[in-house]
Amino acid sequence: MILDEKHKEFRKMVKEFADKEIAPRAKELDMNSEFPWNLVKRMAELKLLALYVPKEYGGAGLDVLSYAIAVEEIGRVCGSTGIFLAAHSSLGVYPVYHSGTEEQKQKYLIPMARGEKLGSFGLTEPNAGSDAAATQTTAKLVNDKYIVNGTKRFITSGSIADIIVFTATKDPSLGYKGISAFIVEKGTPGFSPGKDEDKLGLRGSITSELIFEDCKIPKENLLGKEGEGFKVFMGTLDGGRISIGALALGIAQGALDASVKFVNENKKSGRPMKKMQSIQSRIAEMATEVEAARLLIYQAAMLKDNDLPFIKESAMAKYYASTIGTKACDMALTIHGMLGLTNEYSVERFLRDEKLMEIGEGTSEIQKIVIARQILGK
Ligand code: COS
Repeated sequence: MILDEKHKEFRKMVKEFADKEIAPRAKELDMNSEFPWNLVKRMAELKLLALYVPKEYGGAGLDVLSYAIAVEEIGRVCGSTGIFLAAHSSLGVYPVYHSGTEEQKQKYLIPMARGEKLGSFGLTEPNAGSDAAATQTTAKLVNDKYIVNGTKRFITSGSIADIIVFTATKDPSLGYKGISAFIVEKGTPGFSPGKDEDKLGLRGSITSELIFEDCKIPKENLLGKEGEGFKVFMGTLDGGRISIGALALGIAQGALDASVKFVNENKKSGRPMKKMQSIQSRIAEMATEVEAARLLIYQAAMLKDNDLPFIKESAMAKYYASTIGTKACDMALTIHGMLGLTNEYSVERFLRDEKLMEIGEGTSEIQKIVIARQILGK
């Protein structure tokens, strides 16, 4: 993939950071289910936390393509650090940047973009996952305050975030038309984190329940117009899919790199592994699919950067990258044989981390619905 000098330089900078500072910690973060606080601090110093947000709002003033490259490079060595970056930037920062008032941007966007506060996004509920319009959390306006009740589930960075964008309905029977988006700050009375999940992969990231019990949200924390929350988060997810695709791509690249190293260094029955056709075939397949995923992701990013329609392309990018990513990680494990099952090598971690990419931020089935509707109409 041909990139201009600016993006090549940017990739070099992130790659160096990922290799020198993140890679050495990836295994322990996974094994100890440890959140990488010091790496978040470093990402803030390097201005990686809001790459496409203008400098006046605390961002790096770059573009979505740079953001995709950053998530890819970080995901290549550590899925957990990558998912934090993707969730903070796409799900915490983006909706406030896109739909916030000037006051909301000053109060919430700037500290999130600078990394002084961490962002998160509360959409999924125990009974509203893929069918996001089935939101049960309610927000009733009483004397200038919204009284919120309900539970969110599987929220990335939920229990550690300072600023959470979330959705609630004024009446569940209204379907998507009743849903609005809001901002809640950590520590608001009536708002508390529930349990953190113990997950298969991305174990260094946090996935939490969020509980609202008669939580009073000031009226000025409504994000976008009342009743337009569904559109706020659908637009948020459209962009988020580019970063999840980029993360899936990065993990797949990590699995490919590990496999290339392994076959270059090892023999089987006295023969160099790299001379074996069955191995060559797997490496060729992985490399081709990884490159195709990269093209789809960069295309979606460039369309968004140019204010062109990108809904279909971002869903394709996420669907394709996560599908071939899981396949690539599985092949990498096969190439490594029994050693691949041990945590001496990173491929078992890559496979566990990659599986989430097919499920989080819209399952592959949802991506196919989005793609088909863009082609066939609803
Ligand atoms: N951007 C802005 N608005 C959108 C939109 C988009 N990408 N997609 C749909 N809308 C609008 C529609 O135009 C419609 O509004 P109007 O009636 O005013 O035209 C409204 O939203 C409802 O759309 P639709 O009827 O298509 O909604 P559905 O309930 O059929 O849901 C899917 C569509 C399945 C695609 C949606 O529920 C979805 O994406 N679910 C997955 C959620 C998800 O990814 N969850 C994981 C989150 S992890 S953070």
